[in-house]
Amino acid sequence: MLFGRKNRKPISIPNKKVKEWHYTTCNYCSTGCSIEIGLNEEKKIVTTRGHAGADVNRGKLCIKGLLEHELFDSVGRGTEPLMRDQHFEEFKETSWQQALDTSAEKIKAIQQQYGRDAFAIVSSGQLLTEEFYTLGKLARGCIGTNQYDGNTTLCMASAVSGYKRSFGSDGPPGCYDDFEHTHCLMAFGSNLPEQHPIIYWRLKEALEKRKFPLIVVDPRVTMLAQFADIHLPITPGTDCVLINSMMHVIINEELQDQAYIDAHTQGFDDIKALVQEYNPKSAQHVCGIDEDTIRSVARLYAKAPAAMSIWTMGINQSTHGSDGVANINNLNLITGNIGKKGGTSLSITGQCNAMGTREWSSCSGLPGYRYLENPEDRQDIADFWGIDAEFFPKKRGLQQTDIFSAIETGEIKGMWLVATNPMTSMPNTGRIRKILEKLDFLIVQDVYSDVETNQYSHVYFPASVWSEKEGCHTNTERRVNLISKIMPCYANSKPDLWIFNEMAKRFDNGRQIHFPENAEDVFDEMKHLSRGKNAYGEKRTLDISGMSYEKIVKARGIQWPYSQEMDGSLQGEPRLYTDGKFQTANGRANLIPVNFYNNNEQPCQDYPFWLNSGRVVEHFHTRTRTGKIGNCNKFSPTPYMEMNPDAAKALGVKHQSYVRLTSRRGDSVVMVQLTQRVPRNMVFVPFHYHDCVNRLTLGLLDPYSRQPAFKQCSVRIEVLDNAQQVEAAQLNVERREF
Ligand SMILES: Nc1nc2c(c(=O)[nH]1)N[C@H]1C(S)=C(S)[C@@H](COP(=O)(O)OP(=O)(O)OC[C@H]3O[C@@H](n4cnc5c(=O)[nH]c(N)nc54)[C@H](O)[C@@H]3O)O[C@H]1N2
Ligand SMILES: Nc1nc2c(c(=O)[nH]1)N[C@H]1C(S)=C(S)[C@@H](COP(=O)(O)OP(=O)(O)OC[C@H]3O[C@@H](n4cnc5c(=O)[nH]c(N)nc54)[C@H](O)[C@@H]3O)O[C@H]1N2
Ligand code: SF4
Ligand SMILES: [Mo]
Repeated sequence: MLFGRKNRKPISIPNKKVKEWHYTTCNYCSTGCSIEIGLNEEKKIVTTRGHAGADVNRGKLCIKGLLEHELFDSVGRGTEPLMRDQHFEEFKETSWQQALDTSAEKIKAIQQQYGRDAFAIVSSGQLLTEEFYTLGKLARGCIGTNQYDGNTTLCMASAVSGYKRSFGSDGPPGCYDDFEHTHCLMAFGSNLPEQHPIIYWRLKEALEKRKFPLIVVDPRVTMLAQFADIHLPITPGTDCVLINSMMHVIINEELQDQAYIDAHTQGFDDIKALVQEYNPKSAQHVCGIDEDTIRSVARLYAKAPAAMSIWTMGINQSTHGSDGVANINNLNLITGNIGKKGGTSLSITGQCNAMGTREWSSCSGLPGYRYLENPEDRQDIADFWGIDAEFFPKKRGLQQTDIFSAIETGEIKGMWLVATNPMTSMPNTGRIRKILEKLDFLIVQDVYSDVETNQYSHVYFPASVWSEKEGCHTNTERRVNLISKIMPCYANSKPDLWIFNEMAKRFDNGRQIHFPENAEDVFDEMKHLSRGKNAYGEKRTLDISGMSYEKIVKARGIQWPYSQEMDGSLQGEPRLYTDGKFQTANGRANLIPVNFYNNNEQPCQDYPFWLNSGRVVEHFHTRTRTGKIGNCNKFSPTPYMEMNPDAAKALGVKHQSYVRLTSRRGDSVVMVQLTQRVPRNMVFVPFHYHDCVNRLTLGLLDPYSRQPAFKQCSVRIEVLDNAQQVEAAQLNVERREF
């Protein structure tokens, strides 16, 4: 058969016979694309398209959004609540009433015997904001456990922690429009073309109108690095050294914005003293970027009339994650690049509603960026919900990664997992398996009953997905957008909001607190709580009080802050801190000296390769969804790794052969893709596959954010040369075939 254009038929776009289009928002990544779902005459869903009138995506979608309509009836969807006494026993279908009654009784029994905090709840960045707020009410106000967190600890925790340390509050200060105004963009560990394709398209549009330097810091030659003017292939985990060294150059050459520093920051002298130790001459040997390049990049950044930084998991998933974020903020503060057009510190968020959970879930405190540690915040919420403020803990409890350790040590006996799949997504699968086996009681609430973690549950709640329900998401640029209910709930699945409301009825405080049934009524509660001043007497940045579902759809998404006073226009504030006032006691931003400690597992004689992990464009996370959509899955149905051809030659490894990877934690079989994208001493494995890269990862934790360093550990490679060994690999492939 001949390949190539010559013998191809021209592409024809089939007429899907769409009768009506319905507005909604994409449910995968945090870009926040507006989507229209097309229904035919029989009201059957036939297609999706990007909304041309939406500022975020202007009609565009990536492959995941384009095929998203196929997920509603994909294989593995949960149809009925399930129960069993022991893991691995056959599940039996049950009624919602029975499943909820049993779960509530078990939670109460565990709490009575071992204390309120012996039951943990771990959620996600993939629910609707109204659902997050309601789960927070249930967890903090009714069940009353302090061991309540989300998978955002694997994802955005370092950004949250870094923002809070620098600016006194969470919340990305910039927006996509900053691309149109910047004169220099530095991207740290962020591969936009694959992970946020439509944000990348916005960046490319801006670059085509007006050229400015794009600098990419990533140990791999990612797709973004290929399009960059300067690629800095950094030694894994050493971004802080590079940034300190850049600040060394900037300060020693007096290129900083002293007026901005004097007016709006504190701690400059400490930074100035610290960065003296990071002369590019010595720093180059640690971060792997040569002295001259460090100097020229530092000058380029500081001299640009407006410069911006973006970052994603290459920074957050590190033992220096929170410090990395604080240091990017330092760089932008000393160059006067916060709160101005094209000058910002913009964390590119991950999951579709990673922002919604940070804002409203109460995981890290109380709703609306309130703190458990603050007595007024506790009183505020207790009064609004109608309970005693003493019911709340006075300090935040454990984060997801520490919750799992507390199960290991026997302090936590029961858990409820909502929209997250730790069996595949957490580091060191072998350890996670043992931890989940240890639980007396586990509830899994997920759209799919075949999600790996469900092997360990006692009760399974089938949840409805995406446009089977209604509510909001907040995207990377603080834009609140609406998911509309377009489809009926699949089988006997229920919206997460309904499940939380039903559970609340089974707890004493749940009968006291009002739990609205309707998502828009929940949104009204959040609007109310977003008004007014914070603990320092400053106006709340997270103000959504002017919004309504109707206005959100009309505007195709509104950015916060959007207060009642802004009612006239449909435009929220695109940027935060434009007046140089931060959410700290004296209104100044903190400059935080960041020292570098080399504490990662490094390649050595026994394990000579860096193991790096991340994502590819066609898959989303643990493939519960994209693994079942044929046109996504076909691009990479097999666990594989990127390996450098020179390193492969030295070991006798062939392209598309199978190899065994071994770390100090475990092993895994992957297919080899030879590519120059990775250096000779590194392999890269997408984390989408079960029993694959996370069998190997170590996941040392960041001291502030408790986020795992998924991207740094070491492995060795063994050639597999018999059929039996390859068969083991094939088994992994077949798991997801249909
Ligand atoms: N297609 C697709 N898109 C997604 C997702 C998905 O699963 N699939 N997930 C969403 C979510 S939740 C998230 S969090 C984002 C993640 O989005 P990204 O962070 O852009 O994606 P990753 O591939 O995890 O990691 C990005 C890069 O970090 C680099 N890196 C590794 N170590 C270092 C280091 O020490 N320093 C630096 N500077 N870089 C390093 C890696 O080489 C990798 O290229 O994507 C979102 N979008
Ligand atoms: N090695 C390595 N590991 C990583 C990473 C990495 O880069 N490298 N990245 C980390 C990051 S950044 C992230 S965000 C995590 C993601 O880790 P997870 O959150 O565990 O991964 P997902 O596959 O997104 O799991 C979400 C689950 O929610 C379900 N779901 C979707 N929508 C709904 C809904 O509306 N209701 C309910 N109840 N369920 C729903 C999906 O079916 C799915 O099973 O993985 C982390 N793990
Ligand atoms: S870029 Fe993100 S939000 Fe947009 S269509 Fe793709 S997955 Fe959805
Ligand atoms: Mo993430």
